[in-house]
Amino acid sequence: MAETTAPTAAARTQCPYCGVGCGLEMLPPAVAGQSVRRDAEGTPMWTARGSRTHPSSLGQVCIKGATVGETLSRGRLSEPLYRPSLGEAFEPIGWEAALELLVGRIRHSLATRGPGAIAMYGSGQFHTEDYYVAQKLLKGALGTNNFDANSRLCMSSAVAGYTRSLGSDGPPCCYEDLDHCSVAFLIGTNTADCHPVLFQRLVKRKKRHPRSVTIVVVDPRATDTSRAADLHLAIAPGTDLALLHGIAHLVLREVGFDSDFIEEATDDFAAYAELVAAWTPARVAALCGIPEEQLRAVARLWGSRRGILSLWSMGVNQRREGTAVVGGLINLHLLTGEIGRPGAGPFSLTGQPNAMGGREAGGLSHLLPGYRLVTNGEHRAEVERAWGFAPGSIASRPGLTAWQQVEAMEAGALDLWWVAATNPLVSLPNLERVKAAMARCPLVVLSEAYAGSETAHYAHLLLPAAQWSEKAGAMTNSERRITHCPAFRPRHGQSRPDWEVFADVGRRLGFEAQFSFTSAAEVYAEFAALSAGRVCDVSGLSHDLLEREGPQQWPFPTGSAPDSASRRLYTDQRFPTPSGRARFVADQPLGLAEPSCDTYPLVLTVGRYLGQWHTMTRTAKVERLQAMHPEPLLEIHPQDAERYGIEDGALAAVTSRRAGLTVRVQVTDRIRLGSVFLPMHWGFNQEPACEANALMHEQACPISGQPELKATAVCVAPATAGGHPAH
Ligand SMILES: Nc1nc2c(c(=O)[nH]1)N[C@H]1C(S)=C(S)[C@@H](COP(=O)(O)OP(=O)(O)OC[C@H]3O[C@@H](n4cnc5c(=O)[nH]c(N)nc54)[C@H](O)[C@@H]3O)O[C@H]1N2
Ligand SMILES: Nc1nc2c(c(=O)[nH]1)N[C@H]1C(S)=C(S)[C@@H](COP(=O)(O)OP(=O)(O)OC[C@H]3O[C@@H](n4cnc5c(=O)[nH]c(N)nc54)[C@H](O)[C@@H]3O)O[C@H]1N2
Ligand code: SF4
Ligand SMILES: [Mo]
Repeated sequence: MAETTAPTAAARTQCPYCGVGCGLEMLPPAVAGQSVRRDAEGTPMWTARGSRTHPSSLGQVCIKGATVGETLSRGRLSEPLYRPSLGEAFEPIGWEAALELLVGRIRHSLATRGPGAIAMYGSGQFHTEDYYVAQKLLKGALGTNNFDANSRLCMSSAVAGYTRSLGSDGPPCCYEDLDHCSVAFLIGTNTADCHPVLFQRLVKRKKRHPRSVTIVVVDPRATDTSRAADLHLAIAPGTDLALLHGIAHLVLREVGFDSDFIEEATDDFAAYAELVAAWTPARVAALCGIPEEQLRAVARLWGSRRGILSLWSMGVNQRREGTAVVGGLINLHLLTGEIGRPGAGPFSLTGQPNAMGGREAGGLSHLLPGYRLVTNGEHRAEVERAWGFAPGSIASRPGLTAWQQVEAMEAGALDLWWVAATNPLVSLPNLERVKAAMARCPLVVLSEAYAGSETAHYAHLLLPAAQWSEKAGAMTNSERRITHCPAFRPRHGQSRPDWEVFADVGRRLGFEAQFSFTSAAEVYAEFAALSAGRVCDVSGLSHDLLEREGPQQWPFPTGSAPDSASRRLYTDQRFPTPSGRARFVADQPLGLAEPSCDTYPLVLTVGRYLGQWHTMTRTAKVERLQAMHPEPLLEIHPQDAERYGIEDGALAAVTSRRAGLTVRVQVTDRIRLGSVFLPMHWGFNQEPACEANALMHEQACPISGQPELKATAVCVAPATAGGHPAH
């Protein structure tokens, strides 16, 4: 996408950070009459501002979106680099040799061990086109379903929960529901810091009409989100499912439920009613560590109000019973008929900018494009036909999930691990085990936009990725709205879009026809056609239409008029299950996989700061953001601090069964007694290093495969002069 003349027009696009998916207008470095803005390295810099015409954000933007222009050219990976072994230095290799090497190793692996020895680990920060071509390459051309994404750590419990209860993935709500709801039930989400523009929309409404909406927050910590709440339930970590059953118990017995809806639109109510009968208010309040009156107050809201919107994210999904908790929440919506109507429904807030597009394109190891399943013979046949591969090409068993890919490397079962647009050596749990596993893998390929990420230290082949702003593509935000993101800056160095590299590898493997794409628009057209007739039908969309008419929500079947999509799913109370009815699910609460004990008496939870994005490859480059959060802090309750001899501002040693680290302490009563908090952002390459995930365990939800990244047992002690105590 080489530019010959200096651009003068603003580019309209979607913010590449969180799943709110705000519209941005990117202004070129030299706008008429102004001097050119440059970053610290002297490169001309684009400026971001909120796009008023974007229906999802109406001109609003948060500090990360507003400063994204400052991140785009600094510290980039410029050319392919290779080293035969981890002990050696990287040398430039050039694209031709890099891809020949990669294709040679794939062929060798296919011939000697079969497709199962190859795996790719991708990202919700891919564009839909990157996702789609990756599925075609791995699941179609290579014949392995070993494609998984960091969404496994993020959204997979929501995917599994929606599918189990409603018959399909797909959040049924839209952002306008924030303007209509009478109760906003925020559970396991720090919306103020992580989905700021949505949160501001809710808070503004509340300020203007304080009585029109009641905000409930369920979170063991006090956050900027809970500060805005009418009611904050600071439950003990991991007790959410008991809480939800406790609410259902009261709604059923004392407050009132929607028996018509249950009768007409749901199945399996009896088993659920029997289960929640045992979750009495006294039992639930004691387990959750909250006053019984708080539980009763929330149940009264659920039972008496119309327009209940629940919003959730990682406090719910990142749990070894994540799918069950999602199910428990959807149960409450079914019990009260609060779904498919304005202001009502179970609304999963997606984390990454295109986690939704990834699901639509089949970007998990059990999925195929169009919310299809690899285990479904008809689905496989449809996709094989569309892709032009012989019947039977797509394997019928789900591939390896993210953590299973690590275990496969550990067991010597992977020849080649291709990581793209994610930084697993910060974001996966049990990092020492991940490092040891990667060190066993003969070829680790990393497609990355920036130089020097933690994962690069354990990779052999680095492929420079053209990133958002340098490649065209589509992204879907949390409310099912798709925005076309144009290439408006020249590509950095020799970098190439991920989809282009995947397609190139496909052609070099001999699949000329299947990977003949010459533009992202062509890739999108093929994907869109394959979605026809599915819940997430976008067959009427194209890059052209999105550019011309602006962002559109799905479903958008062929022939749809722009802006005509139904804003909500399931408005007719019919669900995509075989019976057309939604299902109650009845799961016994299990609690945390690794509860506290005498040796490790505290529960560590790990989450986010407003001004940092994940592993900081981008946000650490923005001075304003760094100034907001100069270093990671361990939040600890004053009584715990006293008990363990820890002082505010001093260094503490935090130790789990797996590892230990040293970090500065913030004594605060925002955190619950018995819990501590660390941010996820600082990896071993950041200053100061704080490898929170070295402490975390990998036990996961058996249905979704999502690890319990929100809780592990730790002990804390004052850090000794020499650093960390032995562990
Ligand atoms: N600023 C910023 N915004 C982001 C991101 C970022 O890196 N930085 N990342 C994006 C991504 S990919 C994601 S997935 C989202 C994540 O968005 P969130 O899920 O809102 O963020 P987290 O901080 O991970 O966790 C949310 C809350 O879960 C709480 N929690 C912990 N344990 C429990 C529990 O047992 N029960 C309940 N009910 N709550 C619990 C934590 O105290 C925390 O306040 O943010 C997106 N937005
Ligand atoms: N304990 C704990 N662990 C967690 C979480 C938690 O709450 N607690 N949250 C989990 C969640 S929800 C998530 S989403 C993950 C996030 O974790 P990661 O996915 O590891 O985080 P990022 O820093 O966003 O990684 C994206 C990488 O892609 C690079 N990149 C950017 N654009 C492109 C591109 O176009 N192409 C390519 N090839 N590369 C690009 C960036 O430089 C960056 O290195 O962390 C998970 N880990
Ligand atoms: S709220 Fe999310 S999408 Fe909107 S500007 Fe901020 S980071 Fe970007
Ligand atoms: Mo995420």
